[in-house]
Amino acid sequence: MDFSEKEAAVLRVSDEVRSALADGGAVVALESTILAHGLPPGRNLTVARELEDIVRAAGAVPATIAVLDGEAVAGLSAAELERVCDPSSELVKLSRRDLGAAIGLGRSGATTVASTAALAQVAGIGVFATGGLGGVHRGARESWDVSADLAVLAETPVLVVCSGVKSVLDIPATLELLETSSVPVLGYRTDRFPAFYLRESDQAVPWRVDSPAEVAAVVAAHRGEVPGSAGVLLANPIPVEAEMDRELHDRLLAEGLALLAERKVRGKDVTPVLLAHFHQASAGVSLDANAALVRSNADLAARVAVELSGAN
Ligand code: PSU
Ligand code: MN
Repeated sequence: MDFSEKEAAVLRVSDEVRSALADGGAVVALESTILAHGLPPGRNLTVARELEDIVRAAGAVPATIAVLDGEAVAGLSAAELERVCDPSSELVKLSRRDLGAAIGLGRSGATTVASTAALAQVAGIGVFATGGLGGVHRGARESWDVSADLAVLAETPVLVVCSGVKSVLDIPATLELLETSSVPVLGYRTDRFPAFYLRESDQAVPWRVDSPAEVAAVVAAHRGEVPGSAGVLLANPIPVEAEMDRELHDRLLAEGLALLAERKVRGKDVTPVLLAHFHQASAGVSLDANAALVRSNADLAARVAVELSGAN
């Protein structure tokens, strides 16, 4: 089986995405866990469509990725996007390790950063926009809860544009692990690593970039001239006007962590439960923040993809 046969067997790439890639055009991968598990029904579909529109407006083709009835798909149709956002579809959360099971058993699921990046690479898509990267959880010394997003980024040469990691995670430990994995971390117009709802954590970023052209230059050099096959992380702070009030944020975080302990939530349910608490307890403020940052990341990713494609 050669590469193209293998690709065809594992992954269906939509005609639009396939032809953009064949022409050397700009394509941006988008994940589906944020839709199925990160945002509430209704709002998720609005955001899903906004993200695709934003990518198109910047001159790139969106490729939202999910697994449907045992088939991995890059470039969901409008109907497939609705299905992913419909809670009655009951999509499970698929990390990279779950892909074989979901495909082999004919199941459907939403893809995380780890599985979306892996599938994007198979499709030949080099740029991917999301909200927050998974990372090292607080208390990981006991729980060993470290997102597979980090391990996948260590060996998948895709650019991931995100707003850092949520402050519910152990941010310094996450950055240490990214360093260990040789994943370059770039701050977009910032010297501080962003903390999702907040523009800054107390951690520095190793490299600052100030334009899509600078990002593209780093990515091109990293892929072309640097040994290894790690991805690149571009950390783009939430837009100023959407940043959450720090006091409200700190209160929700403390409550959320207490809730997790009380309900003994573990593993892959941690992120969705915490996000739901933020969204409910802030009466939608965190939801607006979440939507705003992911829109901003989609726009930036598309601009970088256009630079990389040389189509500007
Ligand atoms: N961060 C968010 N919203 C999300 C996620 C992360 O603010 O929906 C999702 C992403 O899909 C990410 C995944 O890849 O959670 C990480 O989950 P885990 O920690 O179980 O690996
Ligand atoms: Mn985990």
